[in-house]
Amino acid sequence: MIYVPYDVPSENFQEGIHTDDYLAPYREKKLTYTLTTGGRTKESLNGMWQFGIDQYDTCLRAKWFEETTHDADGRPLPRDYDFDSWEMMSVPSCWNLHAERLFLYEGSIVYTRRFRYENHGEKRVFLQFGGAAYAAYVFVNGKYMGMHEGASTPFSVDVTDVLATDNRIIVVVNNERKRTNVPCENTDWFNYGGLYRDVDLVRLPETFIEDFTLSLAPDEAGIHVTVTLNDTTANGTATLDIEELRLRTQIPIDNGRGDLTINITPILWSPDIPRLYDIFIEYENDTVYDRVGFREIRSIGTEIHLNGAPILLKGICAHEDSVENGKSVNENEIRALFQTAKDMNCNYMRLAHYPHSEHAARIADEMGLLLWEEIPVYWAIEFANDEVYRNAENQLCELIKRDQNRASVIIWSVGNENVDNDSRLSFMSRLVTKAKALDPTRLVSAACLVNSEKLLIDDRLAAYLDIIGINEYYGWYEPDFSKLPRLFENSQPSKPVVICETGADARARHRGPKDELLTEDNQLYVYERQIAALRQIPYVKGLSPWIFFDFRCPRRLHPIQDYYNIKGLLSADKSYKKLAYYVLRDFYAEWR
Ligand code: GCB
Repeated sequence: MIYVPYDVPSENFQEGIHTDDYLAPYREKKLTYTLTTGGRTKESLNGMWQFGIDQYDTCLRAKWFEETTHDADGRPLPRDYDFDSWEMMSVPSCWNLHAERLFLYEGSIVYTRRFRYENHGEKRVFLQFGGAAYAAYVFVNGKYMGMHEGASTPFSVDVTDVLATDNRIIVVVNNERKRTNVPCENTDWFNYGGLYRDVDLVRLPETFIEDFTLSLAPDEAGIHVTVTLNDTTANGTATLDIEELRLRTQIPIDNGRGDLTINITPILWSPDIPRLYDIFIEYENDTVYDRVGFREIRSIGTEIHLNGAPILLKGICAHEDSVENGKSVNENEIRALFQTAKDMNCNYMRLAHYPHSEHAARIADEMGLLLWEEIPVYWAIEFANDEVYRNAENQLCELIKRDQNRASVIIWSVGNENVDNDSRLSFMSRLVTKAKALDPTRLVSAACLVNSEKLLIDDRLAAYLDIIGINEYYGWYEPDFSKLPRLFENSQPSKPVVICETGADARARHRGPKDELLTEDNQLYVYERQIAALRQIPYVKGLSPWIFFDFRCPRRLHPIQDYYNIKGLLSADKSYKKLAYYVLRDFYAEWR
């Protein structure tokens, strides 16, 4: 990797130290999510990894990953690191919660571990990363494998040609906030960093199933299956097995791709009956397994239809955050949260503002919750920047590829609260087109702003969306509540509207008169008025107030907030329910 910086180096120039552009050559090689893991057999590389806090990015600048110990003539070279004697940290986890000195750290951390590998006859080997916040530079046995951008989507690394018996992986993870990131520097949530999701090794034959989709075919024609192999010249047949449907059928593969509609009627998946089927797809020596449900979601006029019948989305927004684990939430935490949502009579959740753990949609599939999933095109993205667009689109593709077989996921959201200007319209409408092209079986939405001057729902992006999501804070950021009924009356949308955010701050157990801000009583009052207003409006087909539980937030410096966004219905540890929780629960029990 030779990189010549902009000015001609002089004889004492040292690449990496005397250039600020040391990242440019690394950025030329991007990693993305190429292998749909589904329910494949994986070997975990989770556990204790060594780490070093590399504030000045010296690993990348000085190429520590080469582990050069001697010069060309055999003389020992000084080193500023010693991987094997570094401190340990658990993977997955957010580094911020590992040690106090890391709580607010924003920069690079070098992770490394050794592992032994023995070939069991496989021809291809991949590393799969569930997520690294925000950017990750991956090295295996001294070789640079590429970098991944985006904190919340998975990525794959083909390590077939670099593995040995004893191996070292190095991952430099950087969570600096940058103008050109997606999201950019300013968000309303905590900037966790680290290797905070699973790291796995996957063994494969030479030709393998890279991707597969199963969905209900349009017009009740049965189910539709697609299979994509890594080899675009492969011809043959794949086999689909769904024992519970007594189905074993062949899928012709032509130039690496197969595509079949099968006339069969599965029991449909719904929040009430979350029926899933074990499926196996086999091609030569490769088999993938998954557990999938079949359902249909459509928008018709101002209605949303699930399996042919109109449905109201009774929901709540949630961040991926926990007091103990930050963004690295575990399956038990997700399950407990989803159960609390169901106890609140929810059939739906908005997973804001970035892709949550892969486990979330799997658990929602099992438990019967509909999901809105989102990419972090949040607030003021650099919409006119092409590279930023490619990054956002890549995050969208990775999310869709990861969760395309999850029946629970019904909506892809392409962003949140972005100002309606020309570059944003072009950026986000391209994302909508992309989502629809990749996945015609789901609805596309975005959380739009309302026109607060004209009191209208009139975002130009709405023309591209299947559902118009709106965030409105009447009774809170806009204290004049009387504007909300007027806004609803003034608007004549031809599509379903979902209120994807509304809410108010309330410190748990803090009581007072209903017009005293930050009390539970005031939050309750906002919810009561919001509910009364939306009951009158037939085109509002869904609600997901902001937010399920209080979450860490560096923008909230009032002592009552104490660096938390306290719009939760639950306290941050999720153990305490504020008054508004019960009002929403009772509303959902009878909203028809
Ligand atoms: C919003 C944002 C959300 C914030 C929320 C708030 O409109 O979409 O990310 O956290 O308001 O609490 O201000």
